[in-house]
Amino acid sequence: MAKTIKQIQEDLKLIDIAIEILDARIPISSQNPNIAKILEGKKKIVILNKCDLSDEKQNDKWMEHFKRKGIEAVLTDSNSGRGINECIKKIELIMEDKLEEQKLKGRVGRKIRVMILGIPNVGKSSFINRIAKKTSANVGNKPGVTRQKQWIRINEKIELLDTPGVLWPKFESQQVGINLALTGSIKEEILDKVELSYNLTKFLLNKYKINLCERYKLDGKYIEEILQRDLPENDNIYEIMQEIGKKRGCIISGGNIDDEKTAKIMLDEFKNGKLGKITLEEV
Ligand SMILES: Nc1nc2c(ncn2[C@@H]2O[C@H](COP(=O)(O)OP(=O)(O)O)[C@@H](O)[C@H]2O)c(=O)[nH]1
Ligand SMILES: [Mg+2]
Repeated sequence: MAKTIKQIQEDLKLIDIAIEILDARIPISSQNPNIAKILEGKKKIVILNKCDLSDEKQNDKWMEHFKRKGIEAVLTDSNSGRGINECIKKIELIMEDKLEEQKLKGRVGRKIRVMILGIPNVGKSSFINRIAKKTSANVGNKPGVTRQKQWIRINEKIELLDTPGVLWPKFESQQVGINLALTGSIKEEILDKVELSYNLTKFLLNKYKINLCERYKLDGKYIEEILQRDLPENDNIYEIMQEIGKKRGCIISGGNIDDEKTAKIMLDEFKNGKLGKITLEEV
């Protein structure tokens, strides 16, 4: 960790703007806890990536939130390329004054240098491929730096460090761990699959009941009945998971439900967006 952070800090000295990529489904949990300290004095843009998988209403709310805090933010989908041009424009806009200043000092032709940062799996590589359009050639090695850096040309004004800074995720609470496992930033094996899918089911029943019922063809009335039972909440939620298992034919000998298999289906389907556009963390 210390070595990585040192490398990132070295790299940061070379750049004008840092791009912090977050997962739009978990804008809090996907933040590195030390990012503010790491980026002290640097200009920054926040990218809410995978916005194709997150709830559109929540996307708007998160954008408002960042705006209120005076933080530049952009929603992107690095698979389709949505938001990428907006991001380029934002970089240019943020740097406009500084470039003008340098021009007055006679330093023309200096490019804006940017670097991508983020925890694993938020889409750093995908974003770089998108913004660099893959075809762009490396700008080449620059003299004067100890470790040779590769810069990717974005356009006539911007170049990007080809290696993103991989930050460690937060482990601040169990909920953060669950969110990171559900979205794939930490291996779900770290947590028990059934427990993880239990948490997902509970969350979906609370915020996205329609998505859950539609995906697994659950009778909404029946689900309500289960939830109203005078039993501990755990039992009710577990019963609904069993219902889902039944619908998906996750049966083991003796007619019992295969909890592991049910959990795996739910977790995979959530990750692949089959349960619809869902945001796990609200503003
Ligand atoms: N749906 C969706 N998937 C994405 C997006 N960006 C990246 N991914 C997927 O997320 C996974 C991790 O992406 P990657 O770029 O390797 O993340 P990195 O670890 O931060 O470099 C891959 O399966 C990507 O295809 C996005 O905007 N939308
Ligand atoms: Mg990568």
